[in-house]
Amino acid sequence: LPTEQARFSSLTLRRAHDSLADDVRLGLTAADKWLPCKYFYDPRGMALYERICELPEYYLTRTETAILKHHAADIIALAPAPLSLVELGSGSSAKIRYLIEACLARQAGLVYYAIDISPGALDNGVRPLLQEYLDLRIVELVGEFTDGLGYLAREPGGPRLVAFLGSTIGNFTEGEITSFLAMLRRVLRPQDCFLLGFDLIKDTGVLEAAYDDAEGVTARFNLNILARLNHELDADFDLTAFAHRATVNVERSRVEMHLVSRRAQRVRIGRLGLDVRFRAGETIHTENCHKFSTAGMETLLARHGWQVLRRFLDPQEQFCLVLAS
Ligand code: AVJ
Repeated sequence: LPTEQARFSSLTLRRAHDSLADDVRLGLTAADKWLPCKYFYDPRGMALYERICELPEYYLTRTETAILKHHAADIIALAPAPLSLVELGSGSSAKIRYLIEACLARQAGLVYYAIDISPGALDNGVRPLLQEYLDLRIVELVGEFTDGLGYLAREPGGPRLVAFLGSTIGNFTEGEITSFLAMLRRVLRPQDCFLLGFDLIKDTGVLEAAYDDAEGVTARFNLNILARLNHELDADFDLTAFAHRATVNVERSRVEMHLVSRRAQRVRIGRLGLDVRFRAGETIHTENCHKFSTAGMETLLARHGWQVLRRFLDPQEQFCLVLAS
């Protein structure tokens, strides 16, 4: 049998060019201060996010995993065979394993492509998959989603199912969703399909709890972005001088995360040669997590040439997976 190493390969299409300094200067000198949420995910932030996924209040990961566990065979049955799997973002092997199992139940071997801007799929969870499924090959494509999908579009090969899970699409603006779906429509071929996981609009109290948990893990996750600026940009943020705030914006169907300055203060960002002043109560907007209706998302998909084959929800209708072609 091929060893695990022989069944794993990694191809670098693009390296994460470090735009942290420019993005921070742009965001913290704006009239309404903000930081891009992608900077949450340094090693400490990734560990905190994994703890968030285990929290009783944070229903998203648990619910999506349950839908996949329950419906993986139904999803794969709607896709052509033999199939390859493509995941946008390396995600957690806990979710993709159900799709892998469903594929391997009806075909002899399987290639799973994990597209992510930061390398390390093997260290971040796919190794157990290789150990468990001896007919599985994993190809890590390091780059932006467009790089990875563009590369695959030029490679020969059978039909592919592209999975974009975890409600990551909820972090996109409407404009970003539009260009993302249009890009996907351009680079996928007629026989390919797309599996999208997104969070549904729900009761405000449930959302508030999910993004402001009793244990304070989400608060630490949010504040960690300031610790990152301290380490990487030689800043002197006092983490006790900022508070975590998660508010539900009903009109815009989203949860907004902010860091609130507890007092008037000035922060030095050494590497930028920049002093940033905060008024008491002024906030840094760190994340938007959009929630959708099934109809709303399906309209967006249809507008970009995607035909919905089927939707899959949990019994409480908290989260949705849509399979489109
Ligand atoms: C990783 C974008 C799905 O929006 O729920 C969790 C990130 N932020 N708690 C989400 C997050 C605060 C998460 N996503």
